[in-house]
Amino acid sequence: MTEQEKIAVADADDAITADIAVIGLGYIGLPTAAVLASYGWNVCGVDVSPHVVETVNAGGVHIEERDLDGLVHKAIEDKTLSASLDVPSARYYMIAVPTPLGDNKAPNIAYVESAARAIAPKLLPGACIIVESTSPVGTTERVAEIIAEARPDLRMPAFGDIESGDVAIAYCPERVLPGRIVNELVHNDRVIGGVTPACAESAAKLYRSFVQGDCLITNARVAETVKLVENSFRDVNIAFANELSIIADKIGVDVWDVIKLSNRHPRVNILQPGPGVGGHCIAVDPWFLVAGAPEEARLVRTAREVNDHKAVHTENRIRALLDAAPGGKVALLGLAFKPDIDDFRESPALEIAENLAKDMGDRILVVEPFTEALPPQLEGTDATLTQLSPALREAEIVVILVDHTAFKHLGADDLGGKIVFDTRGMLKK
Ligand code: SAJ
Repeated sequence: MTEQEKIAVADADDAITADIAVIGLGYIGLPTAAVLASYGWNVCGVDVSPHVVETVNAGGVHIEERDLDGLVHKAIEDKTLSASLDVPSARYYMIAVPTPLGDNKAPNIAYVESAARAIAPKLLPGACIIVESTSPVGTTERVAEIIAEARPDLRMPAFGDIESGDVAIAYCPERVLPGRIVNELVHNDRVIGGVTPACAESAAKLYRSFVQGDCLITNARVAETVKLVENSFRDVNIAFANELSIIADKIGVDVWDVIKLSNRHPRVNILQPGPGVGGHCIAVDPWFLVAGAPEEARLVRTAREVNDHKAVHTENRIRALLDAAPGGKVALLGLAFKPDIDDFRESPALEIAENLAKDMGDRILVVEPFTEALPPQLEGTDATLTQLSPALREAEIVVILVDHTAFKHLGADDLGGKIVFDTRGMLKK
C-alpha cells in the first residue's frame, strides 16, 4: 500500500459510522442484521419504510420469525443494532432487498440497483459490498457498474485481476428457511462469489465471523447461479409430487400411501404434494433461471407450470365439493404459504381462498391462526375469518390447506360427518 493509500484508508476509518450496513430489513435483512449484532458487530439496518425503522429502533419486529424478537430486542438494548432511513458509511454493505418478478416473469432488480446507488456516495476505500438478494446472473456485475459510474474516483475490481479495486464486490446468497432463519443463518454453509478472488476473500472474512458452516469460495456468477439452481431443484421435485397427486386422483389411488411406500426404496425420496407452491422463493426464483435461458430451461419452466396448476386443480376440487353440497359452508384451514409462519406471499392457499370468496364468499369460513384480520385480498368479499371450533361446527366441508401445528390435533371426533379434503396429507401423518 502506498503512503497515499494508507492516508485514504485512515481517513475512511475516521468517517466510518457502522461496521456493517444491512440494506433492507425484511425477512432476510432483519434477522441477518440482528445475528451480526449478536456477534458483536456494530450494525446499522437501513430501510425505506419509516414504520420498519421506528419498530426496530424501539426493539420490536415487524415480521413473525422464530427467535427474532428477542434477538432484535437485545441488540437494540446493547446498542449493537440501530435502524435508519439513510445509508451510513460502513466497512461492509449487505444488500438484502426484494427482487420481484416483473412483467412476463422477468426478474426486476430495480431495488438492488437503487440500493447500489444509495451506497455509492458513502463508499470509502477498503469497503466491501455483498449482494444477498436472490438475483439473476450478472446482477453483481451490474452493481459494480453502478458504483463505477457513480464513483469514478474509486478503482473498481476487475475480473481476473486478483488485487485490483479500492472496494470489494461479492455475491453471497441467503439460503435460510423461513421459520428456521435465525438458526440456519449461523449453521448453513455459505457460497461466496467475488467479482475477483480478493473480493470473495474480503466478504468471507465477515461470514467467517458468525457462520459455523463452511464458507465456500467461488466467483459471483457461479454463486448467483447456485442460488437459482437450489430453489429450482426443490421446485422440480415438488412438481413431481404435485403431478403425482393429480395422477393419483385420476386413477383413484391414495397418493400419500404411494409416496410413503415408494420412499422405502433406498434411492427414492419423493417430496410432499400440497395445494401448490408458494412463498417468495421457490415460486419465483426458477423464473430467473428460465429468463437467462428461455429455450433451454424446459424442465424448470414446466415444473413452475405444474406447481401453479396444482392450485387451480385444488380450487376446482373444492368447487366440485361445494356444488355437491348446495348451500353448505366450507372451512378453509390456513392461508399461509407453509405451516407455522405468517407469510402469505405467493400463497396458493390464499389464492384459492380469494378465488372462491369472490364467487361465494358467504359460504367461506377462513381459519388462520397467524392473522387477526382477513388479508387485503379477501377484504370486500363475504368470507368470514373465524376460529377453528366455530368453523368446524358450521362447515359441512373442511379443507386443510396448510398443516399448521394448531390443526394437527384434529381427528375423527372433530371431523366426523364432514366432507374432508386434506391437501397436505396432514391427517395421514
Ligand atoms: N412444499 C411442498 N411440498 C414439499 C415441500 C414444500 O408443497 O415437500 C411447498 C411449501 O408448502 C411452500 C413451498 O413449497 O408452499 C416452499 O416451501 P419450502 O419450505 O420448500 O421453501 P421456502 O420457500 O420456505 O424456502 C426456500 C428454501 N430453499 C430450499 O430448500 C432449496 C430456503 O433454503 C431458501 O433460503 C429460500 O427458499 C429462499 O429464500 O430462497
